[in-house]
Formats: sequence, C-alpha cells, structure tokens
Amino acid sequence: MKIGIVCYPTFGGSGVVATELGLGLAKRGHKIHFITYRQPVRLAQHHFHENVFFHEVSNADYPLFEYPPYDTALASKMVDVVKYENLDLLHVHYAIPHATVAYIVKKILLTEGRYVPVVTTLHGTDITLVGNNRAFAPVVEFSINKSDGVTAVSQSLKNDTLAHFKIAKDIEVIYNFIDFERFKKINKDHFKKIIAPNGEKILVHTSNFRKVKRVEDVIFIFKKVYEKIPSKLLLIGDGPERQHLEELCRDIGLCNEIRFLGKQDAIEELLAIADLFVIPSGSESFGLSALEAMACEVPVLSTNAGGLPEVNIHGVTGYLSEVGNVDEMAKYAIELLCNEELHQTFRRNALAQAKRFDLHNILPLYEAYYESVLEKVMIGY
Ligand code: GMT
Repeated sequence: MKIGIVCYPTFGGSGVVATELGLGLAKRGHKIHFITYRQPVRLAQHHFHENVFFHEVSNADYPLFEYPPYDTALASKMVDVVKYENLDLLHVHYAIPHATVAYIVKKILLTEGRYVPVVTTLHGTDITLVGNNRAFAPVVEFSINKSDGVTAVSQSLKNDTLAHFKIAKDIEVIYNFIDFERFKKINKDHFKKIIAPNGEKILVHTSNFRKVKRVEDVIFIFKKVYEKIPSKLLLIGDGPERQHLEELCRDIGLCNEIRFLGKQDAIEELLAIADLFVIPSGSESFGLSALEAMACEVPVLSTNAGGLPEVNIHGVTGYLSEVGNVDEMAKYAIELLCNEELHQTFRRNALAQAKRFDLHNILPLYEAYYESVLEKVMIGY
C-alpha cells in the first residue's frame, strides 16, 4: 500500500507512534510518505529505508500573517503528495488539525474525481484536553465523523470520545506498541554507578513537563521515598513546567538527588538503570512512556487515570492510585523498593505485560484496519 502519514514531528507520544508505525509498515513492504513540518524525531534517528519518504510542509510567511496558515500549507502539500505519489490512503495522527485538514484534502481531490480514504487516530489530549475545549469541539466532532476510519489508542480514550462528542462512526481500539529490538533491558552498570554511586535506588520520570503530567507529584513522591530509602530521581524531558520544578527541588533541598536530564534520544539507556518508573498523570490516554519502561523491565507507579489501567496492572506490574494521592504512591514505592524478591517479580511481570503490545502484534491490526476501510470505500459503505 502507499500510505501518507501526517503527524506532529516532535518528541510527543503521537508523533512517536506515527513514526514507528510508518517505519514498521515500510519494513513490511508498504511505501510510507510522512507529511509534516519537520523531520519527525524518531525518523531522524533511523537509517535510510527505501520505502520511507519525507515531505516537508513549509509555511509561507507574509507580513499580513500574524499566525502563518499552517493548515492551508499542510492541505496543499497533502493534495500534492496524494496526487503525485498516487497514495491509497491517508493516516492522520492527532485530530487537531490533521483530521480537519484531511477532510479538506478529500474534498479538493474529489473535484478531480479522486477519493482518498482517511484514517484518523485519536491519541489523547486531542480529545480529553484540547479537543474537548469549546474553541475546537464542533470542528473536532465534525472531522472525526468525516473520517473513513477512526482508531483510538485505548478503550478508555474510545469511551471518552463517545462521551464528549456525538460520534456516528465505529471507533476501533488499536493500542500503542513497542519495538523490542530497541526497548529491552541492557547492561549499563557503569552508567548506574555514576548516577547512584552508593547503590541508591533510581526512580525515573519522562514527559513533556506539561501540567497534565503532574511532575510536582513525582517530586513529592520522591521526597517521601528518599526519607526512607537512599535514592535518586531522574527527570527526563522538557516543557513549560521545568523552571518551576527546578525551583521546587531547590526549595526542598533535594537538588543533589534529583537530576534534570532534558530531552534524550536514547531513553532505553536511561530506563536500563531504573528501578521504578513514575507516571502520576492527571489524564493519560495510554501512557506510551510507561510501556517503554515496562519493556525494559521497570515496574510502574502510576495513577489510574484514562488508559493507564489497561497498561499497568495493579499489584502485578506496578501500582495504581487515585490522581494526586502522593502518600499512597510513595507507600507503594517504598514497599516495592524494600522487597527485592517482589521487585524482581514485578520486573518480570512488567516485561510479560509489555509483550502484549509488541509491534509485531499491533502492526497487522493496522494493516487489517486499512484493508477494511479501503474495502468499505470501494463498496460505498
Ligand atoms: O501529551 C502527551 O503526552 C503527548 C501526547 C501526544 O499526542 O503527543 O501523548 C498522547 O499520545 C500518546 C501516544 O498515543 C499516549 O501514549 C499518551 O498517553 C497521550 N497523552 C495523554 O493522553 C496525556
């Protein structure tokens, strides 16, 4: 198949999923055309592949435009690529604005007698935080309904979508996935010695440091753990909350125990030395970062928000608590980190659970879904 993938090229989960999906499909023989404003992060990290193409959307600037019209530039590029690369299907990731732009593209191509089916994948904040906002809601609802196929990355996100919007389409749940060739436990003992020279336990959090991630809670949980167990905290990623979080670490006197590592490409090397992954999000459609940790045999301390309970199993692969229940999360962390046998069991369980989301199991689901959408379009529904 010739597939156009539209996504955000940044470190965010939706861009990562879109890129890894495209690369996986390319290895299975499909021709994949990424269309976005910059080369996606995970694409830039990959070697050349003959089936992978990248089409950069360049935004026309003009003094009149206080906000350069990205949607228009993207639509034009999509029309161009569908026509000249003869694409069979467009798969857009993150509803805003991609599902809307895809609808316009479909309409433009129809004027030339060509129908390009559109699959939209909902990732999370496009529904739960941003999409639900009245400034976007009518357009998001309309665009989802106009897609030929709609997928959500968890059952919880599907339920949220149906609760927030009037959706006349079936939504297929296709979970996030993991590439075990990259995410696996590797030996990084030399690195562990640098971070935790006296054998301290290592807690890790990765995110985009937005409010919804509740990184403050990570720090408060860590403070309680540190009071009982010699430990270190690695905070990986960057975002709007970082300055405030650094100040918080100074205020509570834990600067030497908490390290801000910024954005990192080789997350798996950091997960290799982790004893516990902490994700206390207020909202989380799936929690790809938790899955990455589990694939590296790291148990997960999470909230029970959104799709997290579909990934992390309470008392088996980690623990789940109500959002904001820092005391309970710290208690669970201490219990686990003080019990070596339990910790080893959780490590094994985390890996076993992660295997359910193996890329090789999930890719065929997308392929089958594309086929079913194309078939429906052929027979006119
Ligand atoms: O806000 C983020 O976490 C980034 C966001 C994105 O769309 O880039 O991630 C969302 O999509 C990921 C991939 O499907 C999911 O694993 C994340 O759980 C989801 N984030 C939220 O729902 C907050």
